[in-house]
Amino acid sequence: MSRKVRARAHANIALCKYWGKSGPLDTPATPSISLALDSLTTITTAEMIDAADDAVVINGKVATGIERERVVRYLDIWRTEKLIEGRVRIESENSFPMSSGLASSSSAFAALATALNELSEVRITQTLLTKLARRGSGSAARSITGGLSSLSNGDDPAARLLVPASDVPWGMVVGVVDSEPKQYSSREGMKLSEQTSPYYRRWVLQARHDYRYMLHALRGWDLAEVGEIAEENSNAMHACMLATRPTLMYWQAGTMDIMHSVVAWRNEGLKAYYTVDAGSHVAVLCHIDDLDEVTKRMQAVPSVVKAIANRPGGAAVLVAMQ
Ligand code: 2P0
Repeated sequence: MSRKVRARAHANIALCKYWGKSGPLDTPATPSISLALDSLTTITTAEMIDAADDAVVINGKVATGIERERVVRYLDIWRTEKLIEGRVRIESENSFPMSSGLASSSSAFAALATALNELSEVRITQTLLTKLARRGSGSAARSITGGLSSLSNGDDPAARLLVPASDVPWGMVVGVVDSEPKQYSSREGMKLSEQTSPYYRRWVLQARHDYRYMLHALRGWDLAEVGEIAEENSNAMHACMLATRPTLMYWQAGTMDIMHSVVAWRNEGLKAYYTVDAGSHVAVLCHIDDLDEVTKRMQAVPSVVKAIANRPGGAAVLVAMQ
């Protein structure tokens, strides 16, 4: 009987965003830094099967169309690299909404890569695994290492753990707002921005600048400085997205409600800072001691469907089969 393996990974939200990629290795145009979140997880089971095709089940449903294609293409990379041989059955469960800017691809491809590495006879190092996860989804590289992690730009970069989850005194509350599935995937959106946004080049320069300042601010554990850079970096990325033709307007009214609320909370003395990915939900960075207060306030924002409190999440790991 074939061996079944299971892996778990946490989604991550970037404090310095990655938006722009090029080449066959999906080389990031901007360096990024993220925090893995303990409540947002994907658990993926994988096994080799004796069949003509791969089998892909996501959240209890047999995947079809683009969703299936993306996983099969990723398995093809592992087969081309001679890390696995033959067909695979993949079953993946997410603890949170997919395809709406909640970084679901980060945990999905990190969990998948971790499971495939366990199935493989070769067993690559964690550094190489982050590079292979990046080929599935750029942000997935940072979910392999978890905690506070970075991914630089440049040729074929690996993700690097900056601070393990247990040493990070901050968390994030995610405010989920009503939204439709995204019209463009992140990789399509990045291409469009690069080709048409008048601010793309400026964004790339700004992002590299923000990254250096963020590393400096992290060394001093200065939440206000880190939070301000994160907000400004998110706003700059969205300025580039908004100016893309056709526009990539990921924000909904609820997104704006949360961003304005966070600024108001800060004016009242609560250290909280927003960041928005390629979607409508908002992640709010704060000290772990303030997670309950921020969650309570988030739930009270009228357009918020759900507030999800997160402590820092760890690296992607194998979990025992029951
Ligand atoms: C990030 N995002 O740094 C940024 C912020 C979205 C906005 O990384 O299409 O995960 O899955 O390859 O590489 C999303 O980009 O996108 C992303 P796909 P990827 O988290």
